[in-house]
Amino acid sequence: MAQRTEAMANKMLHNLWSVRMRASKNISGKGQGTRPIGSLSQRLIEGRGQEMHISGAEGIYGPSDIDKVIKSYYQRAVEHSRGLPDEIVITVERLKQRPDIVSVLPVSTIKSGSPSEAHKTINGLLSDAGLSKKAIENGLKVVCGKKAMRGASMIKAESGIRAEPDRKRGVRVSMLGMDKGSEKAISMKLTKARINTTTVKEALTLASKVASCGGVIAELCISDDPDYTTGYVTSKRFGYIRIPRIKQKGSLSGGRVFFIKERADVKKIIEYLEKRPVIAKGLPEVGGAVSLNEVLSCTNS
Ligand code: WAQ
Ligand code: MG
Repeated sequence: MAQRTEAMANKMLHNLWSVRMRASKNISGKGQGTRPIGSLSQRLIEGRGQEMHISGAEGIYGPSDIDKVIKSYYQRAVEHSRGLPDEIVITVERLKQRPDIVSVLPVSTIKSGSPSEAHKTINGLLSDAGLSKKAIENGLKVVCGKKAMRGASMIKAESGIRAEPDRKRGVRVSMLGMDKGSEKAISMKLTKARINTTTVKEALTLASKVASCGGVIAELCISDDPDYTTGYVTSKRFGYIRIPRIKQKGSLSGGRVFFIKERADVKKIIEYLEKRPVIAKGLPEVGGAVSLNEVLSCTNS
């Protein structure tokens, strides 16, 4: 019996695939109507000139879903509000490791009427999570910067030093998905809260994997899509907190920051986030709007 269960589990594992997509636009090449930026040697070092990140996506899927997912990722890339890409790379890789199971974070919202109000909320939440002023300031610089990265920045909790080895690309969380049963149940809860969208579910899955990583204290995210103005802050302490009006509509800025323990093993964190297959599972609470004080008094009691 145990052998049969083991055999079945192995069979399932051999049928799981990581599908990921990245789309970019060449903004320094010929025919783009803009002059190349930097010297020729500089551009050669960078390999392929200046690339603008357009869109990315990733998930874990069974074989019956793969053709649908590839099509939807392609569609997402060519219809993206950041512009038409010049290149779309879709990778389909079979999992060689059984995924770890982690809990889906509880969801709530702290209303805000403007980016400056949102920044106050971000400051309040991240200080409560134990981050220094410098770390928060540097995190905000990344997510408010003009040039969105493909991945996330990693910032040390006390010194505020950026720890990701490649500052242009950042760390790209991959090998992640949501358990199908949980997704159905969570979708129902999100529908009641009128936020049942792929964007929210994908962000919640990513944030749940990131929060499950031992060396990570908190995450800050602002979408780089010009028309998506709700961002979030997460930590194991208070879960996934959505913050509306986190940026001005039309802005191409955005990004993600993983705030890590000052003396964390950076390589180990990156290995987990990029390579370790993880499935988020469970039925978290999906609450309505709360105030910053309510969140802070809960975490401090
Ligand atoms: N790993 C690391 N960083 C990533 C990843 C990833 N897999 N995907 C995106 N990023 C970074 C990258 O710097 C992007 O520029 C930035 O995050 C924003 O990515 O509940 O849509 O895909 O309503 O534009 C939040 C949803 C949506 C809030 C966030 O991000 C809600 C979103 P986007
Ligand atoms: Mg985006």
